[in-house]
Amino acid sequence: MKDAAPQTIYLSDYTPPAFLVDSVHLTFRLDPEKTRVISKVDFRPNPQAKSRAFSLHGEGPALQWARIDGRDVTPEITETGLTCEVPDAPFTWEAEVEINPAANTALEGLYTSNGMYCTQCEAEGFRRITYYPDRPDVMAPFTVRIEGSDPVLLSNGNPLNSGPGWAEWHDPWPKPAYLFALVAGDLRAHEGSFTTRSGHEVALNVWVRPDDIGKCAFAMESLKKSMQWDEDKYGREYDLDVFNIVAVDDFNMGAMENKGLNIFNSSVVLASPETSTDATFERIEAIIAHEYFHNWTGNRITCRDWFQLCLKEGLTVFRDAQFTADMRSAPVKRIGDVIDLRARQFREDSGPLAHPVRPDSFVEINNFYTATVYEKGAEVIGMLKTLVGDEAYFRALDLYFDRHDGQACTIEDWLKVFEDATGRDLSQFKRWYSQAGTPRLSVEEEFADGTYTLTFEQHTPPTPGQPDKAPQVIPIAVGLLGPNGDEVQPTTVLEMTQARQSFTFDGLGARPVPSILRGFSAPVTVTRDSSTNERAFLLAHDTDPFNRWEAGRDLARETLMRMAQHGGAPDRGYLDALAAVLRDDTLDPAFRALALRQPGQDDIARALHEAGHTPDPEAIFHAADRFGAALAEHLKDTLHALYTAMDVPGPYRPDADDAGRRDLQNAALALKTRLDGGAAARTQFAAAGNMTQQLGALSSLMAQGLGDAENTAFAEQWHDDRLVMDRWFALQVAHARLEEAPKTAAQMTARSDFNLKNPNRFRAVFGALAGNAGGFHAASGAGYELLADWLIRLDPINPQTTARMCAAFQTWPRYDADRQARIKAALHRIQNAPSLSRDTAEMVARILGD
Ligand code: 0A1
Ligand code: ZN
Repeated sequence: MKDAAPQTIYLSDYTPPAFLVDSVHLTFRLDPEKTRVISKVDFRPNPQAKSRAFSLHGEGPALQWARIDGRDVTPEITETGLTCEVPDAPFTWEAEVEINPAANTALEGLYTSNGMYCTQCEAEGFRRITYYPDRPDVMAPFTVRIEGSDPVLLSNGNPLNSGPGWAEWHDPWPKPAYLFALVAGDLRAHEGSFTTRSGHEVALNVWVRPDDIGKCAFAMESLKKSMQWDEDKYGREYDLDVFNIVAVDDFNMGAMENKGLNIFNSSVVLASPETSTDATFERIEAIIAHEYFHNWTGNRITCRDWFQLCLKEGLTVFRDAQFTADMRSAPVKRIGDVIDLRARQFREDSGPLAHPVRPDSFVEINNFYTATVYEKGAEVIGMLKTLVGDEAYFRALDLYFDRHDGQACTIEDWLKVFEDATGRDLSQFKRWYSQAGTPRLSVEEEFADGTYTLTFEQHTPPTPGQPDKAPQVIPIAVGLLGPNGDEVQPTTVLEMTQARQSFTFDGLGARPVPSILRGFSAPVTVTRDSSTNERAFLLAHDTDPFNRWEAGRDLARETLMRMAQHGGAPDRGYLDALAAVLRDDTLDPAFRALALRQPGQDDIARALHEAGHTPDPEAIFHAADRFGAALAEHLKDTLHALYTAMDVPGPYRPDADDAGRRDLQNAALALKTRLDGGAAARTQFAAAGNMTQQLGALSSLMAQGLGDAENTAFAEQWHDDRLVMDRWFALQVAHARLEEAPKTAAQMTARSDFNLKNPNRFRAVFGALAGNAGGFHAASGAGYELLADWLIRLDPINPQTTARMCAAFQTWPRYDADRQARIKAALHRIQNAPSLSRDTAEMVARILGD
């Protein structure tokens, strides 16, 4: 199947489906190696279609027989599906196929994981289950009968009936095939319930393997909070009698929003204080919310085609970010999201994989579940909301739900709703969906006679296939501070639409200090000449918490860039301002922890590259190390007081306040460990009552090359817990220095508990290697070679995860000729592997710029 010549699909080629589906009946006779799927589908010609040719997608199912209106037919089977003569009128299609879930290591379609059956159909996995129009604009109600020996048999919608060895489900809401799901296994439910505001009682279940039943309470609480929030904030109620969540160990992504039956990677459901960090608790809450919110933004209103992926993903990421901001601290959430955006999306946007939020072509859609579609897609929605204001945003959303419920939509539909609700013309704004690349904003200022002028210039560098860019609409939130730190101009949003544009502020008594791009009001990079003093002033006084943090971040980034190129040390102005922030008890500990954290080494490499230099990963590594040492030395007294002050009394609670204190305590510990030979970290490790403290201590030790005994003790304590061991695997590689990193990763793969077929374990080792900038880019090229070796081994087993991990190589154009040659050699080696998957072939070709 995979040998078929890879075909590029274009957005501009979209045509409506020839046939629509009125109803689907599926019967599954489960067997690990020989599952039978019997389908009965009522088709009718689509009046909007140009063609009457009937074809169904299918990749792999062995067709046993097929009938149309009860009469046997012999369809023509191709590599990607089948075609058949059909009546020019409504008809019923019936077919039986055989599939082999146990052999399905790609984890797309129906597969087995630790003895349970489970499905993943987004984006195009349903065609591996049976022949069907596997495209999101074909929506239908599904009735499913499952026959199997497992005690729990689940599918979408409401339970209809069940008996020993069988169960029937009916989902009344028309849905595309990508939202189909089936689960069967020996599972236990953590039960709950939720009454919607119109009084409908919904049964809630988190289904897990029996051993994990004690780790579901937090996911259940998160689900209830999400349901409540979507009613309160967006007026969206749940629409079935049951909502099921299932945890599965082998899963390519985080989780999946199948209608009424969400399937989760067990790493983002299972939680206990002993085994999960605060960050994991927060992530679980966010992902449960994300999948739940898809019920309206994704399921009730879905995508017309896969080019519109950001329609559901950008909006749902934006909604889950609003939820987390409401549940926890809004500024801390925003800062965390921007750190992530820069690390993943800016990185993507500045290299060979850059693509628009709505791509206009693809070979394999699975390669487009990217930071650009998700995270930049959410930023675009945030900008829209900033431009139209809160009230108009929610009015537009109400119109969107009213107008498009039950439909498969496009970005045009989405923008039209905002145009109709506000009277705005969004044609220029739409460029955010079609133009790739991160706009760069440069700033000039002028002050004369009480008038302050800010002049901005925007420029977006060329990206693959897009040499020239037109100006975009950029909402720039600005505030002005007077010399004593008072705000003389509260936040106002400047709407930039031209390539170069000026804005003036009158009636000022003195030259103000500007606070630009408050709250990170647009996904752009700002360049502006400003002194250390001015940034230290903003770090001390800015009333916008995001920009207060940003001022410190800018200083740290520039210091690290300078130190990586020319050596030296952080200057005093920065260190004193940082110390003042850390000592300021009026500030949220979580905020202070963020202020203390250094920019990532990969971010420094990107910044150097964008400034026209060739980054040296080893020099950046050493600069980061010296930077940490200088911070520790300068903050010595502060650290000790801070560490003690952040003790959290009472039983463990994963809420934002307690988590923030532990985070700051761990950040202080990491620096303290540079000074005390590991004494405090060893004490914390020995006394740790939860995973946040245990892992924080171990990680502080390992970062300094200490803690062998603790490391061994940790692995012994947790050897039976696969999720904790994933953390352990990752930690070994993350903390290995330079050339040691590929060696350590290779040792990890030699362990008997390394399992190539489990994406979590593979990612633990190789995600950590790719994330260890100094180690991955170690001069010998061993990092590149090792990753290429293992991607070549993984590709025949799991193309999707292989292709995603290839992205580690996307930064090659930044580096020196020797590294470039080594990375390209690794990529060519992957490219030449026998029967490379379509997924990986596309990724490698795009990275190489072929
Ligand atoms: N729609 C899911 C993510 C997801 C996407 C693709 C998958 O397989 C190719 C699996 C999950 C979400 O946004 O959560
Ligand atoms: Zn999603």
